[in-house]
Amino acid sequence: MEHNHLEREEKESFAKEEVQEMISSLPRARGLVPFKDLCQYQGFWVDLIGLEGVILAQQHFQAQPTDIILSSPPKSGTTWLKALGFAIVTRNRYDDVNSPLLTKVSHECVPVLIEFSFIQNKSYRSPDLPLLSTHSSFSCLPKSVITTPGCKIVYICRDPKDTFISMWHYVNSNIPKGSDPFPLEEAVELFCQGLSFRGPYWDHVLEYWNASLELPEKVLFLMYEDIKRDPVFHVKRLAEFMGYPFTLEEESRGMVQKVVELCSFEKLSNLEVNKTGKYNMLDKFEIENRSFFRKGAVGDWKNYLTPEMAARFDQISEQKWKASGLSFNVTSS
Ligand code: PAP
Repeated sequence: MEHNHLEREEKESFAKEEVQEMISSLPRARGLVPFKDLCQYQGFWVDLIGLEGVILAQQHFQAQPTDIILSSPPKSGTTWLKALGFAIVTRNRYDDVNSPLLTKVSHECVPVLIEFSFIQNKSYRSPDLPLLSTHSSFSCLPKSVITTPGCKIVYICRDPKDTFISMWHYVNSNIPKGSDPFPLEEAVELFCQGLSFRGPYWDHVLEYWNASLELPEKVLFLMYEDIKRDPVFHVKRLAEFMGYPFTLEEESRGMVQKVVELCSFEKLSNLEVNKTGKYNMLDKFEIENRSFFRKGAVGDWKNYLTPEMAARFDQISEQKWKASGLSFNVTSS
């Protein structure tokens, strides 16, 4: 309590006006976002809703050695990773019939993005949970995340084509009343130019990929498609990395499988709370839980993108990632 109180007092003294002044001087552009413009900040396009928090977090967030930061570009598996992380670290506290994941969307089980907590002057930590979350690019993370020994980062991302399709649907279902939805062609153009939530997407992914190669004990790089293909293997890997490995006895009791099933798209998307509930993501910014669950499939882009559009995405992937060895092994054919 004392700690939370001090943390809040500290946050309240932040020079928010100075941050706003700095934001007003940044380049702006129309992007693939439902509200307002994007601002270019330290190489990435950040939505105006989140930018103040990104900067405040850089200035004031203090990592702890026990912190596990779940990071992702928007629409690439955040909701799933939060569910998996939560289910893994709380598996001895709850079983598969009383888990909070059954009554709350996973964004409520794991504190909202660090950057949003700063905007709201709310705590970015749960008292009894080591998990935090962010959409920040690696280079925009608060310094203490990198310098604090023990503090770990788990990153999830996805084939750019599927992230794009997920984002396009999300943006179009959240545009203000009276505004026109984004035509697909325009949305492709904006995304490929990097003008999307925390874009360029390719740079966001590449930074974490490189960090995971340089600092393998600190950064775990996960691909949505890999977890879909072999969830048991990747959930075990995730648990081990986070410092919560499954024991042989747990494995023989089918505990890994239980976590996989509890967090599956089929299970979570069919829960009443995720069909009808709402979640207060930011003050005055309520979001329907069902907007976090659409199809949960690999390769849905094939139902939307023309071969030319898909080839454009793949060319950018090739150009940006080839030298790094990063590939999703998902082709446009
Ligand atoms: P966010 O950035 O708003 O938090 P995020 O969770 O990263 O969204 O991405 C949403 C995508 O993850 C959706 O993909 P789709 O549009 O292609 O369907 C959503 O369906 C998918 N998703 C959500 N929960 C799960 C899950 N448990 N398993 C697999 N995919 C999931």
